[in-house]
Amino acid sequence: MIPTEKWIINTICSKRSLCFPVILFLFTILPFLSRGDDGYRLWLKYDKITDTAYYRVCQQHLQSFTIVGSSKTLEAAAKEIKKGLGGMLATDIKEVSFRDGQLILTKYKDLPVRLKKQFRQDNSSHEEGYFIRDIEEKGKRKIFIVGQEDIGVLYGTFHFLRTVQTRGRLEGLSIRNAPKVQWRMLNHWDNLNRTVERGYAGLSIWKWDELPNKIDERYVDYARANSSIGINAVAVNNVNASPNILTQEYLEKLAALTEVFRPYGIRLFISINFASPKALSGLPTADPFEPEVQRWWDNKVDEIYSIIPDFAGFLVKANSEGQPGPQDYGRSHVDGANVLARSLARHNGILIWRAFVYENKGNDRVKDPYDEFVSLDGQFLPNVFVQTKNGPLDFQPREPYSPLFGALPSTPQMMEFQITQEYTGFSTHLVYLAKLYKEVLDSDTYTDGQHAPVAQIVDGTLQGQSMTGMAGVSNIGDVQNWTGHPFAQANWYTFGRLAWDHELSSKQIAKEWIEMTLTHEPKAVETIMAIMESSYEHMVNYMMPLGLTVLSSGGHHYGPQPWQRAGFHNANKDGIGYNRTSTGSNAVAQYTEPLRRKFEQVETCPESLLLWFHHVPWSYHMRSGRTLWEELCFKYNDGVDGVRQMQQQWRAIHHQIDTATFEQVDRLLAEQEDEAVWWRDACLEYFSQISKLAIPTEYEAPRYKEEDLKKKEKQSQNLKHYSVARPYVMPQKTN
Ligand code: BDP
Repeated sequence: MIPTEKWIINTICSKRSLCFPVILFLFTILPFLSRGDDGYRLWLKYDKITDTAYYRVCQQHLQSFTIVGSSKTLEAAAKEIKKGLGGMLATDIKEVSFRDGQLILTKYKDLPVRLKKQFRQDNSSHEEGYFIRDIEEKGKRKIFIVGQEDIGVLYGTFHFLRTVQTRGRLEGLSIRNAPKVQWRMLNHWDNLNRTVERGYAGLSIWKWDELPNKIDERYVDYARANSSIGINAVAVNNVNASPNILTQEYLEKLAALTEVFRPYGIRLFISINFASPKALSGLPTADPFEPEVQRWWDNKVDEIYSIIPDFAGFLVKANSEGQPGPQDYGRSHVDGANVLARSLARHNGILIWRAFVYENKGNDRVKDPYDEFVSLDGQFLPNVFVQTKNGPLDFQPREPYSPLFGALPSTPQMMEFQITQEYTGFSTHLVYLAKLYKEVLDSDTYTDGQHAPVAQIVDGTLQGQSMTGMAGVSNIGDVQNWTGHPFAQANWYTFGRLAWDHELSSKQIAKEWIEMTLTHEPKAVETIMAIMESSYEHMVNYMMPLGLTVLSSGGHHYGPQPWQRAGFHNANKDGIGYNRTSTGSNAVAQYTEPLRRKFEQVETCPESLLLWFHHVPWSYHMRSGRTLWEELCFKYNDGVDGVRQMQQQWRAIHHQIDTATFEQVDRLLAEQEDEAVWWRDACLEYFSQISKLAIPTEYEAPRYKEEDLKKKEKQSQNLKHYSVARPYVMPQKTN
C-alpha cells in the first residue's frame, strides 16, 4: 500500500521538531511521487514482478547473461536485458562468461559445434529470424536466444522479455520465429515545422531545429519500442512532402537519426515531393522523360547514399490531392515511379509509390486507384512497391478491402493502414484497431478463383512477390505518453505485431499488450480485453454503421457533419446509400466472382457494407426484422450503449489499474460517450428530416437538438488542438 500524503504529514507532525523541515521537503517532492504512471515507457514497463512464485523462478534462472560477439545491435540487446530483467527482478543482471551464463544471446554461427548440432532443427534461415530454447547443459539450465543475424538476436531478446512480462512459462521454452512480411513500416505524416498532419498527440517527435547535434533520448526509446514489435522501417515525414527534406541540411539531420535507428534494425525512408528538381534547383520541369530530370534524381540519390549508406528509399504521393506528379506532364504513374526507382536501384534502394489517387471529377472516386493502376501492372521496375490503402476510399471506419489486392499479380503491393485515428475518434476515443486490420487481412479476395485472403497477397505467398510490406500511418507525437489516449498505444503495438505475423489474433495481441502495459490481474485482463474487442464495432455503430462513410466534418474531420456529405451517403426521401452495383457506379465490377455477385445483390450483400454498395429504401426489411430506418436508429443507439458499457466495465476494475491511467481513461471515456451521443443525435436528426421518419420512441431522447448541433459544429471549427491537414504548397516562382 502506498501511504497517502495526509497520513505521512499526520505521522510526522506528531514529532514536533521534525514538522516544518520535513513538510517543506515533502511538499517539494510529493507531487512527483504521486504522479502515477505517465505512459512514457509504453509496453516496455519492466516493473518488478509481484507474483512471488514467478519471481522466484526468474530469480533462480535469469540472474546472469552472456552475449557472444560484438556489435551495436548486440549491445542494444544486452542493454535491454539489463533494463528489462533488471527492472522485473529489481536487481543487477550480471554479464558473465559463456560457461556461467544462464541466458545466452548469440548468433547461430557463433555457437559451439555441439550446440549447433543440437539446434540444427531450430535454426531459421531467415535473416531476421530467431529461436529461443531452454535446455539443460552439464546439470545447469540455460536459455539460448539465437539469431541468424544480430538483428534476430535483438528480436529474440524482445520476444523473451515479452514472455517474462506476460508471465510465460520458462521451463521447456521452445520458440521459433521469423516475420511473414519483409518491410514493416511506420509512415509519419510529420511536417518539417513539427506539425503533424492528422496527428492528435502533440507535435512531431523529430526536433529538426536541434538535429543533427542534439539527439533526444526519445529517439532511442522510439527505436526500442519499434524494434520490440518488429518494425524495421520508418518514413519520417509527411507524404504531402516539402522538397526541403532533400536539402543537404536535412540530409545531415536524417543521417543523425539513422545512427539511432541502425542498431535497432530500422531503415530510413523519406517522403519526397515529385517537383523537387524544380523547387530545389530551379529546373524548368520535373517531367520524368527529360534527361536532366533523371540526372537530377541520380545526383540527389548519390548524395543521399554518400551521407546515409543504408538509406532505404522514397515514399511518394503523386498526382493526388494537389501534389505534383508525372501526370502534370502527360506521363503515367509508371513513368514517374520508374525515373525515381532507376536512381534508387543503383544503390539497392526502394521506391514506394502510393495508389491513393482520385480526381474529384464527380465520378465515384473509390474506383480511381483500381482504374489507374491495374493497366500498369508489370510495368514498374522491380524495386517499386505500390502502396495501397486498406480500403478503396480513405481510411473510413469500415470499408470493403481495396480490390487492388489480388489485381496486381506482377507488382509488389504494400498494405497501408492508418494507426492514427483520423476517422475513428482522434485520440479521444478508445478504439482497438486490430479488429479493423484483421477484418481486412482476413477478407477473401477469391483471386484466381481460389480462397485467397488479402494477407496472402500482402505476404507474397499467393502471387510470389519478391518484396512484401505493410505500412501504418503513425499516431505518435511528443506528448509524454506518445499517443494521447493510453489505449492508442495498443494500436501502434498491434500494427507492429500484425505486420510481423498477421496470423496472430486480435485477442492474443490485446492480452499481451494489457499484461505488458496495464495489469496482470486475470479478471481485469479479461475485462479490458472485452472492452478492446468490442470497441471497434461500437465506434462503427455510433459513427457510420451499415457501410456509411465520410459523415465527418470537412477539413479537420472532427465530429459529424452529414449535411455536408450528401455525395457520400446520397440520402433522399426514398432511401440512403451509394449505389455501386451495375445499375450505379459499378464499382462492384472491380471485385472478382463470387464476390461481385455477392455484393451486387442486395439480399446477399453483407449488411455491414449494405449502404456502401446499395441505395436502399428506408422501408427495406433487414435481417433483424427491422426496417432500414429502424435499424439505423438501433445501430446508432447501440453504439452509444456500447460506450456506456465500456465505461462501466472500466470502472469495475479501477483497483487493478494505476490511478493516473485509470482516471485519464475514465475521463476520455466520458468524452467518448458525449461524442458518441453527438454523432448519434446529429446523424439521426439529419436523416430523420430527410426520410421524414421519426426516431422510434423506445430510444432515449436526443441530448443535442438542432441548435446545439449548430453550436457544436461552430465550436469544433475553432478547435486549435485538433491537427488539420497542412499540405505543402509549392512556392510561386517569381522569376
Ligand atoms: C486523407 C487525409 C489527408 C492525407 C491523405 C493521404 O485526410 O490528410 O494527406 O489521406 O493519405 O485521409 O494522402
